[in-house]
Amino acid sequence: MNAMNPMSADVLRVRIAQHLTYTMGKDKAHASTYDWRMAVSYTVRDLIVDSWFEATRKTYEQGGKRVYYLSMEFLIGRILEDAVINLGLHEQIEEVLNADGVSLLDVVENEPDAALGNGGLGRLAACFLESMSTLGCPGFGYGIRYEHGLFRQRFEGGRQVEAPEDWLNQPHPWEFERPEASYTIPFKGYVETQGGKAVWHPAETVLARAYDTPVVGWKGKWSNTLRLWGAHPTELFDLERFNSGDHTAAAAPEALARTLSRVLYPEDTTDSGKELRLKQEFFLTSAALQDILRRFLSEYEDLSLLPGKAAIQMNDTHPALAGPELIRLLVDEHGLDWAQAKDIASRCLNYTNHTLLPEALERWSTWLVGRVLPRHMQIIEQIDAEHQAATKCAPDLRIVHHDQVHMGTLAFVMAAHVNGVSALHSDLMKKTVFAELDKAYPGRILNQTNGVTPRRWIRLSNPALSRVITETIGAGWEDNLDRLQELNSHESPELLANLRAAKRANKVAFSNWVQDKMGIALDPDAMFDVQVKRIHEYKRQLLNIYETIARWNAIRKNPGANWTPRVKIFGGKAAPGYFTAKEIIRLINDVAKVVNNDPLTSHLLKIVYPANYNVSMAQRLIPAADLSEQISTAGKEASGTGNMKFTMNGALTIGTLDGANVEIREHVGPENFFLFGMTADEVQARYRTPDHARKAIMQSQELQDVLQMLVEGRFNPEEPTRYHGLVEHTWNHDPFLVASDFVAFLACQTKVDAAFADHDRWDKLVLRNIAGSGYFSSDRTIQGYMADVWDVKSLLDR
Ligand code: 26Q
Repeated sequence: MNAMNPMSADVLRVRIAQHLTYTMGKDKAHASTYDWRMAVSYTVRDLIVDSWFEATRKTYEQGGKRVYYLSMEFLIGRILEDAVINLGLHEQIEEVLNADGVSLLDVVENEPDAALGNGGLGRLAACFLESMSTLGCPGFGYGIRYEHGLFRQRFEGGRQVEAPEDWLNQPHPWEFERPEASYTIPFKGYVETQGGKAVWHPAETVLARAYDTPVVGWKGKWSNTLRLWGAHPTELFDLERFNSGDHTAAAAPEALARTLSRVLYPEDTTDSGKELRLKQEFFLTSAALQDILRRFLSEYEDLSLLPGKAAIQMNDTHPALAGPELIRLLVDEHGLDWAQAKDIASRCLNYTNHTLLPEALERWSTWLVGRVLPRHMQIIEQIDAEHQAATKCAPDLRIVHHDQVHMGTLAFVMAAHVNGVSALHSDLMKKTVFAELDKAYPGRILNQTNGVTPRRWIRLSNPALSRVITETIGAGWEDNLDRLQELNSHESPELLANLRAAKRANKVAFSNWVQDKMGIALDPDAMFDVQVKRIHEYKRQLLNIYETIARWNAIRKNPGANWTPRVKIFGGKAAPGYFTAKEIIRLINDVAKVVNNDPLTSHLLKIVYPANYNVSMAQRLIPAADLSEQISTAGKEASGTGNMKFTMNGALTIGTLDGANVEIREHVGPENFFLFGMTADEVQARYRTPDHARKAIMQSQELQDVLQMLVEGRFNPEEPTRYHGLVEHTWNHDPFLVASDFVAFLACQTKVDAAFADHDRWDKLVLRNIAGSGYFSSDRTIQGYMADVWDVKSLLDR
């Protein structure tokens, strides 16, 4: 199936009915929403398979280079609607289902999210795969088929409670199990030297089995593969034990193996050094590299040609064992000499960095690495010795330092290209954490500013806006997002009214959902002010809730003033072990309970925090947002990608000069962006000011009042001391400068109020933002990687 061969509703009707009958074993009279969802999914999958085969055939024929994207996370979300939209089948399938009294929306929402990621990094990988397919860039995503994705969040008494996620409890119709694509992954044991050659005798082995999901691009012209590895035992039973009658203990190898792909680790900087996590990272890396080498050797013999055929991208340091593992496979298994193997590996590999926070840089103890991967520890030592000899670097710039393996340094040293994810971030990489490495390996660091796929993040999630865009500038913007600029030249009262109407419809839909799920009534004419992202101190949800409390105080002091009504919407999960983040969640919920029940203010200020923010919730919420909160301490957010989704969907940003905010502001025009706060340089200077927090608090009566209310337990009379720790933290530590940016934030929010109250002005701001957002398509990002990092050509004639 492709754009040249459209599917009629009649054909689809027959195929869906066949899957309902013969795959699901149901007749229409007894089919549930689940049965319909499976029947539609299999029907759509069948259509993708044709383009998938064609893409594979073309890739082999051309013999060009392929991209291998190694990532511990792929935050895909729901698959069916995305596939339907990309194949252009939405209307036909809706027609078919409606004829049987079934709603496509219900069917689509029956699908669980594939939540195989924590947040930005995992969602970026998912957008990249879709863009690579849209662009005809031949590639594979390699990841882990976690049985349990990111935990589900609910609130009890305002506190986050985690429950396991179980998307694989039901059959997953999008994957193809490939028992023939299986690799043995070794662990532990010892290394022996035989005639100058290292021989690793692993003590444990696990089988990695491939599960393939096709990823279809826009208009179904191309499909790439997401290959996820599931762990299986190499032997089902310990036969000796089984035969001696100990049947329970005999099953131990099976249990051990399966734990490897059991659960996604929540991003957690406080909880490192977990052996199972290291094993997961090696499991992914080794399986992927064995697969890459097998595919290469099925077509070629001379391994020195590998760098011309394979570009391997490491998504952060999580797959950084790819360097040592590729060297090991080439030397130990394929008989190459060390120098050649290392040269090949370092010409294939590239590394994307996603954080500069020192506490978030991955490090593993040499003791753990040596025990779990004894051969790799030797190889790492050798790479490090050569790195030291070549650069004469200081001890703290070595890969192994203070008995720890620094994965960032390892990835950097072994990569042909290293990139940051926004202009500011890449710049700061060169100036701070990687300054010395940048000097030692000049030119290695480059920038590839993130992007997001407009198919999912506009076309699918915001049909109302999509219609306005198409009616205004014509079809074809979805894979040529720079065309959104044309909206500016169509500025008219009618266009502005249409944009406003689309936004209002989305706000009404979201309000209905909130009413249904939470029993809270929202006013769709109020400003929807949204901060959704993982809960992290550097992202400063605390600044936002402090401002909310200050706003409540101000309204109560003067309820008759001309206030702009607001709904403050929060969403996001905290890592289970991140104490302060969990305190912030509880505070937001406590404040919400009090503020929402204040009859004096409840028509002017509401706070909602729907639990379990995920990709599907983002798809409902972002199109309904008026204001996007991107308020991290400058220099801390590598890029952000939510910020881009909001801009495309006609929300204005209140933000700091951090990550990609800087570029968003440039593209939409500085006058169309609500900027506040210190710059990254000012932040550094501020840290050097003694007592910075105390001094800042003394400058703001509003902030003093907020902190005083928390000290008095105003939002939690049942336990008034609950937030004393948080308040003390703000007064005496304030590591992310909430206090120092507070006054500027408040002043900027006042400007936002005034702008929102002026409908004509706001509508124009919205238009400028949408029109300026084209740069943030992940198609542009992938084209950048193809040209500057991978040296790969598109195989589509566009
Ligand atoms: C590490 C070790 C053990 C367990 C988990 C982890 C772990 C997992 C996920 C560490 C970090 C992450 C995720 C990081 C992340 O999402 N970073 C974000 O990446 C986005 C895409 O580039 C950027 O836009 C964000 O700025 C950045 O915070």
